[in-house]
Amino acid sequence: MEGTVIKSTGSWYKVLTEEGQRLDCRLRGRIKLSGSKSTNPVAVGDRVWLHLEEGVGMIEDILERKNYIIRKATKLSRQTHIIAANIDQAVIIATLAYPRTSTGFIDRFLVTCEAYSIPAVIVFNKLDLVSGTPSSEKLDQLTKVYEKAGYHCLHTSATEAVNLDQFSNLLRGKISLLGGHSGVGKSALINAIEPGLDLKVQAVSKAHKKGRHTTTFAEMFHLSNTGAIIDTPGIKEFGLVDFEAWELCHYFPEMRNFFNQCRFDNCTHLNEPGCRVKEAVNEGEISIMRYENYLNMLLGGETRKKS
Ligand SMILES: Nc1nc2c(ncn2[C@@H]2O[C@H](COP(=O)(O)OP(=O)(O)O)[C@@H](O)[C@H]2O)c(=O)[nH]1
Ligand SMILES: [Mg+2]
Ligand SMILES: [Zn+2]
Repeated sequence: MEGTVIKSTGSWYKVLTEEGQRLDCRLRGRIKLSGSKSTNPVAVGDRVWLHLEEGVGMIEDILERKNYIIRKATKLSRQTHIIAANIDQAVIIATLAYPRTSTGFIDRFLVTCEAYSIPAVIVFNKLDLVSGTPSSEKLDQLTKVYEKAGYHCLHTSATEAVNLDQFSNLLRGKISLLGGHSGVGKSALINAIEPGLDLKVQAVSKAHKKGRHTTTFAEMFHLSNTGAIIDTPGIKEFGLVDFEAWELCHYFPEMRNFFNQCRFDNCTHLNEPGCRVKEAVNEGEISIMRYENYLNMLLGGETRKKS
């Protein structure tokens, strides 16, 4: 049988078969992924081959992944943990209300998506708490910056039912990875478009605690609009993989028009002479905010020489 892994708890996997059955499964023997430093061989979203053995599904094989997204198993570890596989798009839920999402967080998320060639969309939630406040202008500014960089942005309120049709349309027919800090309203948004799921919505203070102290597992939920979402409760950051400093600019779409015109091929756009990217920042063609977040990532130890 063929199926999709919809939940993984380490040693057990929940698999939705092509026939629509939900089976508890185990891994047959040891399935090794060649060259993998990953702590988990099978992740949510994986397509697998399985057969039944006394009522238990045995996963025989993993079909080739279209893509996947990982984080470091622990902060210092070289091992990685695959968060999800075969993702059509990543949707970052952010908010300028509480708990306010920093652009640094948004940009790290977007860079990770670019590095894995996963299209990303930004949803700014809790619009009801932002409208009519000074944050409203900030929201418009950010939206302009991200749309100019090529990212679709949506403004929603889960509690006041603002733009929920657009949110639902965004997810239609696709497998979407949902990201964002605890408390921004991921569960509330999904419940608002799919009340049958009844995901747990938590007081923001509680959601914060949960994010800090417990490890939960990614899980895939199917929507009646033929989409599916992968919720990632408790996963705070989608870690960057190792890449070389000169590569980072490839993951900022608005820099792609410029970095080929720098004087040096390996320009990191920090303070090299003849840097076309810096020129574009000075001319206002690239947002200063995005450039500063680029520098933070460049200098913050996020990139490491591969050699
Ligand atoms: N005012 C307002 N509160 C919201 C909105 N969306 C979610 N919340 C509240 O934010 C808190 C966290 O929501 P939850 O869905 O659990 O966040 P998650 O951790 O991202 O899944 C709950 O108290 C929700 O009621 C919104 O659009 N407006
Ligand atoms: Mg949640
Ligand atoms: Zn440059």
